[in-house]
Amino acid sequence: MKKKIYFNHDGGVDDLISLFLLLQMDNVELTGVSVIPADCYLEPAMFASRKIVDRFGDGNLSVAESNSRGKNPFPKDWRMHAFYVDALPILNESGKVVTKVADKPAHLHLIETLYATEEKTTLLFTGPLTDLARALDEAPEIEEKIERLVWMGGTFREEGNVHEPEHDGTAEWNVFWDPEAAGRVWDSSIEIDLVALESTNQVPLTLDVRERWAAERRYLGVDFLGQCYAMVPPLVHFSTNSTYYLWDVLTTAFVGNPELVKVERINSIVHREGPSQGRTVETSDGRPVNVVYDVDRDAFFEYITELAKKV
Ligand code: AGV
Ligand code: CA
Repeated sequence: MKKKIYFNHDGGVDDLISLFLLLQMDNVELTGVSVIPADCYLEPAMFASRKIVDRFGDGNLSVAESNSRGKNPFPKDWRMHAFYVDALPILNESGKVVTKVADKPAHLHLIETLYATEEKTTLLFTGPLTDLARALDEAPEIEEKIERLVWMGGTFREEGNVHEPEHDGTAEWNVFWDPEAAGRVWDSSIEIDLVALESTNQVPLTLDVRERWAAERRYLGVDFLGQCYAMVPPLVHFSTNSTYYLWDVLTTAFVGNPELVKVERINSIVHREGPSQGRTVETSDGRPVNVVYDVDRDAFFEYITELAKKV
């Protein structure tokens, strides 16, 4: 039987590639998609998502818009990426957009979709948790309809990936954008799998990966990967603030194939305010989370490239 997945993302290159890959997975059925304007601008991210469903999906999905706002905005340069993906000729060949915009905002669309699905749903979130936190406030009983949350977020290392004034650098961005939303989800009893920086740091975009995708661009899906990852900076000599990792794609691959990674259960809390806001910390009196801390890098790239060849 196929796993039912509801996907909420924030329109980055790796969020949009994640949507593409989910549509190729035989063991996954996407029940809903929504887009939150965190690491993106909403309009191009919505168009890009709908065009990806048009081109690579099977047609009966709609895409919901979030009206959530965060506390700590993403840098504009990163948010621009959705415009570049949306403009790719591969996504504009047909000259029309068929996939509909859902008639409800994302957090209400999530609630509606959970109830419309008979089995329990796995939530895949590759941006901040604001829409889930709002859905839980609106309808706490949805917890019963949720199998688990798989989230790209957090880190238990000293170093996060936020380099902003008034912050100490210990947080990961998806937590930092809306620390209170993460706190709200920590307060729930939902089972949480965290794909944290521990594992995503092991899958930087590198030149050998780009070269492989270039060499196999005769496959439409592999060409799409190559075109998308041409927009963001690879790791060459050393990591900078803008160096791109396959954060969300690893998270999505974990949903399709959990064998790729190693997981450890720990107790944790989230800092909701102050200079460490968004920091996730291991502490014995915290709530349990399953942390993905290691990945078989080669098997991961093999898995996503093979999925892309199925188009
Ligand atoms: O912190 C990782 C999250 C992922 O969901 N995002 C990007 C991924 O979609 C924020 C982010 C951190 N560093 C970035 C980010 C960078 N250098 N460029 C773009 N986004
Ligand atoms: Ca993201």
